[in-house]
Amino acid sequence: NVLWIAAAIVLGSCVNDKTYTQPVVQIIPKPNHTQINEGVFVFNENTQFVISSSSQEEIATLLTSQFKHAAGWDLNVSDKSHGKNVVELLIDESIEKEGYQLKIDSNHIEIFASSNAGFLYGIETLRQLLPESIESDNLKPDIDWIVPCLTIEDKPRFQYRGLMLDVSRHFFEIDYLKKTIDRLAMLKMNVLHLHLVDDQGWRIEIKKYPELTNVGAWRVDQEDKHWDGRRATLHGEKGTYGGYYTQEQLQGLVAYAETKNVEIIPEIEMPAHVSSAIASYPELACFNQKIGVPSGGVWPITDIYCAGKDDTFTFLENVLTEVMAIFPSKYIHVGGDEATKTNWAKCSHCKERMNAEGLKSVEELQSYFIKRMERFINANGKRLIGWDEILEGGIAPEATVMSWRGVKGGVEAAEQGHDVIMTPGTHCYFDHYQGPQNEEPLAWGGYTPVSKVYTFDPVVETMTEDEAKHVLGGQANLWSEQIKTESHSEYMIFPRLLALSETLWSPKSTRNWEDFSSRMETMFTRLDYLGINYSKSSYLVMH
Ligand code: TNX
Repeated sequence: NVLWIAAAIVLGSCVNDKTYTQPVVQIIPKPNHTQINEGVFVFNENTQFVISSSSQEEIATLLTSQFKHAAGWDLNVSDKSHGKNVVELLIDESIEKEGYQLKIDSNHIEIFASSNAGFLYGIETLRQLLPESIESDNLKPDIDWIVPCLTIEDKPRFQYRGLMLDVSRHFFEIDYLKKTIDRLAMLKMNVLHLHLVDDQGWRIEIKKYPELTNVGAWRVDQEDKHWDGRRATLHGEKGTYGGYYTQEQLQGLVAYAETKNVEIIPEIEMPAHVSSAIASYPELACFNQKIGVPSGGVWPITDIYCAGKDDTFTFLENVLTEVMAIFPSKYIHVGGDEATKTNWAKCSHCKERMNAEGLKSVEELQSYFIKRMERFINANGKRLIGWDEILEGGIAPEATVMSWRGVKGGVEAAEQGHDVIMTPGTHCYFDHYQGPQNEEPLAWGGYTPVSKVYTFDPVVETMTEDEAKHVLGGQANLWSEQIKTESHSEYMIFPRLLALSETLWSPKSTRNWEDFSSRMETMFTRLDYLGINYSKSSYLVMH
């Protein structure tokens, strides 16, 4: 017996003395500075997470819950350290917001940050240092849960790192939005822009105007008998396709996003892309047109809000009051794109408005519209974002421009001292094809493979230093005319979002396609575990 016990002790120490090969560091987005040292830290069932404030508990749990699934361990999270074999979250006020430092030696892991965002990103980096099977929902018994000894210092290049989902053209469930938030956080991205209103559907409950979701959230299909080839003729009745979010659901989503350092920016389109609102309340249009909610990508649509009637503005102010109560973001996006103004030129209310305000063109009338909404938004302590059309006829004084028709609008806005978010169609439109058209699902058009996304730079070379400071960052836009399912949505987002995240986070000097594409390949294994349907066409541009 004594012999047997002695043998067991020897065996045990052999396990502890096991030599491990150092894992390769493959993180996306690439950290600013990585210094790799000799040795590894070995996680085991006694590894402890040590937090310095209770608000860090949720962040630590992101990783301990993965260990629960993949290793079957219940790792302890506590505010008292047992010394060795710990992952410690430590406040360091000198580190900038969203930045972090990660120090790994064979006994400890330390994450330093000044905010929960920094701790979250430190944990996300640690997650990517672990074997890919840490993402597994099932037990992986034969894995060495090790990470290399190293020091990482990291912070974002841009403060705004976004993704826009168009939930109007097709509706996506709240759970999918939550999953998307997790994926944004994994890539250290921090904005989810929700395109909640478009011609094809109004997707947010507004208590004062119930018809917006009784009628405006539902549309007839193009095959339907209520479809005349241009317009849905069904008016004031519920169509067959649609959906919307209740205010309660959206509040829950906002709270969820906050734990992942993701800001949700709501977009309430105006004055165009609003057939869904006019179908619900025809008096919002110049001629009280009775229309139905259209389906598909019918274009152009001339039914837009009347800029002459004061009631239009009262309606929009009431809508925004409810929207602002749900979303704590300092931004409200008011759209402003692609307004066909033929009705404005014919409408007596609009003509009266133009005379009264001394406006010489319908472009100036749109500028009046947006400026008036900006005054309301600013008076409520928020800031306005609009697509680059808001430059036409004179930009609203405090507006932030989202540049989509290339970077031109963004450059112009920065010259005028306005903040800019770059989302040029050439690099950031994820509704474009990403591989050979005959092998890819039907897309809106365009060709934007992952390799092209990787060349995106929100700062344009011709900009002065001051102008460049106005570039807050960039964003991918996923318009969903052709995207009916979650799995198709994932397919369009991945792997392109991996490339975008690096262009927005990592210093430009570290950019290297060969290096990135090899890290991306490793990341595919992680995406497989996460059940993400990413496009394999990227292999074609990689090799
Ligand atoms: C233009 S980009 C639009 C969207 C369409 C998209 C299709 C922008 C501000 N407006 O309404 O969905 O093209 O790529």
